[in-house]
Amino acid sequence: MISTDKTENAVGGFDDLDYWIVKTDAVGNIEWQNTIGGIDNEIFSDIQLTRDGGYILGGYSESNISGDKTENSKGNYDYWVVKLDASGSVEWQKTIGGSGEDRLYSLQQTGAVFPESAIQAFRKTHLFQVAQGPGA
Ligand SMILES: [Ca+2]
Ligand SMILES: [Ca+2]
Repeated sequence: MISTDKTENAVGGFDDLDYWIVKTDAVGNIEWQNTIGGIDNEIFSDIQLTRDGGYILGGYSESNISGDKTENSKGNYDYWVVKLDASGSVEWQKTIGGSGEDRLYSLQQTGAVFPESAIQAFRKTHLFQVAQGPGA
């Protein structure tokens, strides 16, 4: 519920759990926050920075379409993955699960971890070291 630092109500009412994402600056001042969820419980597990400057959130949800949730439950809890942009707005989301209880505990962006400029710099360094190898 709205109180002290929290600026949005729980999506499903007083006893309802949601993801609550709070972005602070380097000294802990709140820059933005977003309460994200459906009418039933969302259990937040993990957040990662993404290469576009945004965030990927992982957890699990039992909500059908309601609040921020745009896909129905597949049965019991499902993985609920939510992509935020750099200012905390939802860009896309995905509900993944079977009929049983599916709990997501961690997630990770795949593909190249570093920007192309860093990869190019690494390649140059690597080639340089090869050139300085035995017999050079
Ligand atoms: Ca909820
Ligand atoms: Ca499920």
